[in-house]
Amino acid sequence: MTGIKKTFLRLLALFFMISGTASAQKDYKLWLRYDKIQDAVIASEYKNNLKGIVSLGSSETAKISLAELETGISHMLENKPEIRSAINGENNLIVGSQTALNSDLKKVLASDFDKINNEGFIIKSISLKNKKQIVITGKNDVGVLYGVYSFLRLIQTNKSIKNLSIVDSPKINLRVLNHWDNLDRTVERGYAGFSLWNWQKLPDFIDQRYIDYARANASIGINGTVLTNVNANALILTPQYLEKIEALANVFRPYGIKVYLTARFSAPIEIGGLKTADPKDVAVANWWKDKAKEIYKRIPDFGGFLVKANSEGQPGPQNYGRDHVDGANMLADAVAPFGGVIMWRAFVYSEHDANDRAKQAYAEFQPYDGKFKDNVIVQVKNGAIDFQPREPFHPLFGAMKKTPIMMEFQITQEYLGFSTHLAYLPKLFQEVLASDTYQKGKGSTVAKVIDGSLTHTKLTGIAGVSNIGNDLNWTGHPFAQANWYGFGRLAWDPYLDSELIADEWLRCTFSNDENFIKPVKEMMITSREAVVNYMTPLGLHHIMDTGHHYGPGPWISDLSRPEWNPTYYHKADKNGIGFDRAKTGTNATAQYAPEVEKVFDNLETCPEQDLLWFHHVSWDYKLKNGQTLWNGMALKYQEGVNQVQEMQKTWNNAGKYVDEERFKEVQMLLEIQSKEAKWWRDACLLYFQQYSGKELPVGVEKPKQTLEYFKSLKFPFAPGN
Ligand code: GCV
Repeated sequence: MTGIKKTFLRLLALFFMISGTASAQKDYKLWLRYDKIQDAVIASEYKNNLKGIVSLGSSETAKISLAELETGISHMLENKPEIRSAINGENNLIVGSQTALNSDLKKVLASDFDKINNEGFIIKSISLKNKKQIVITGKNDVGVLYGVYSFLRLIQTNKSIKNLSIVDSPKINLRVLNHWDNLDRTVERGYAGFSLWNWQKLPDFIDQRYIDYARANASIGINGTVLTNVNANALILTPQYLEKIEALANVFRPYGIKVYLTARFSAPIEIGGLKTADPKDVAVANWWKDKAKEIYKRIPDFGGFLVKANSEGQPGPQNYGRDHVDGANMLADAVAPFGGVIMWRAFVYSEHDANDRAKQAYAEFQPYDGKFKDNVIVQVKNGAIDFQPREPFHPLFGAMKKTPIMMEFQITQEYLGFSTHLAYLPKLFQEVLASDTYQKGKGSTVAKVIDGSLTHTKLTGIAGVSNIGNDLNWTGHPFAQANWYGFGRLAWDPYLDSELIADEWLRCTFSNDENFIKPVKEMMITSREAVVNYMTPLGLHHIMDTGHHYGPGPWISDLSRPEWNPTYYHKADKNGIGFDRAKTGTNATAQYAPEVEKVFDNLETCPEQDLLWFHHVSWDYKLKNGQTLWNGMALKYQEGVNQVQEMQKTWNNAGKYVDEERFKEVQMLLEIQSKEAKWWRDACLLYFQQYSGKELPVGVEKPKQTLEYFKSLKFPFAPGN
């Protein structure tokens, strides 16, 4: 090769590297891209209404608000608004907390302030001395920051800012991400690279990522982060790590984000040198009190502890003949003087309990109702098994009448195809939140339980198991960012419509072009049902391959714990398929309020989407559409595959609205999803066919491989395990 040719190729490679990096940063920016407003009419409305910004605050948080407005507005309008030191002239954006407002503004907004809580905000078009202004305010600077992001979102989504009157507050107090991040930086059930927390370089090296992470969370109202895995390591509570936590807390604080840690129940033994971790032992209780004091000295706004105890091998109070109340209350006493909370998980089931696994958490926790200290909140997964593509809501949501309980959703896609599958989860979250527990009669939705409006509990919370890692695009799949975003938005307001959230996210992340929004939004909305269809239709559940949960494994039956085996859940035999949880079976339905129990218990009224969750039915059972169960099930598997193919078509048509890099990324991922959907369909149908003994109905493609082939597939290095 000649020297000139070599130089040319090098330059070409460099060009691609640079342009590749530049566009890869598009993924990195999440929903905070602040792209130029394309519509000239809309842009001119914004410019006319935003002549200057008057920032009234001086705290770190107020500075972030101002910087965000400057960046956002100048990028979107390609016009830097003037930063004014006083309210001169009109069309100013006045930004500041209640205390910073002048008396005129306070008067104009007085009745609005009555309507918001401490984290709420007001965005209002007002006339001050006959001059038009827009005010963004709140009771404190973090509320103002939330208002700023909300205001910028209006512009990002091309909404009018002419006559604004937005008064909004979060409906849930604790809106937290749960990172299942280990100290070696692996992430349990993480599919987006390694942990963001670089323990080795902390506390001295503050990665820009920490700031960007805080900013992204603040923009959707998330106000807490549990940094470490619930399968906990006691070392995190040693001074060596606490100084690292302190550094992170300092970064997150101005963004309104509190830091929480997971507490390993046996820490007093492992790092404290005690002989026991018995919660009734005075030395143990004192050890935790001292530990709390030590943490709060470093981090005065430390949020508290999240605890997984006596679950899947984690130590807990039962190791000492005590119960969950003893354990939680002992820790609650330790953090109470500092305003901390204990989030105590109810994810418990035991191999020594022959009872239906779906019944065990309720059986254990319901009798504790009303027995926890005020600063304990019980964290319950959305369903009674484990983050399946679809589960009926957890019966504990209808049964804890005197105890604050918080929702635990899983944003990371442990059972939903990892970060390779596009599954828009706010649809799932909304389905659960809108479920009616009938705790206090009709309309007692799960949302009302967790926001405290039904039970009148003061402490309220919602947690999402994070899907974030150090991948350049944060979440592995560009569309998985929507699950992080949507979780935050629903944590703020659990009554929001997931479709509206998808709309917002698409506009902020990709484009405002209606020709793009309409079909791609439809694609997102369908995506969750598609996953249900090609993995676990009609109420099937937990039939994923073992351990890593990647791909189908309905045949697995040799694991040491019965309830880890897929065969435990589907119970397929010659007579039919499904888990009888009705009165005729394990009677799990009795854990729901009578109105709900009746619906689930009866084959006629049980929603077909939950059929095999609650009933064992014959292969010839007639579904509502007239198909036999076998045919209907096979057609559902096929429908899931078809839906993914439709998603591919939709995306292929979206190319002109999206930068090439993200377009290609999603295209490749959808191709994998399409292959894996077929894998799911074929493997499951071949396996269940052994029991049904029936042919595949017309319309279902014939598998190209044998069942033996599917069974032989092994994935020793599947991520997240
Ligand atoms: C963090 C499931 C997951 C585990 C997880 C556990 C939990 O069993 O497979 O990885 O452990 O739930 O939520 O505690």
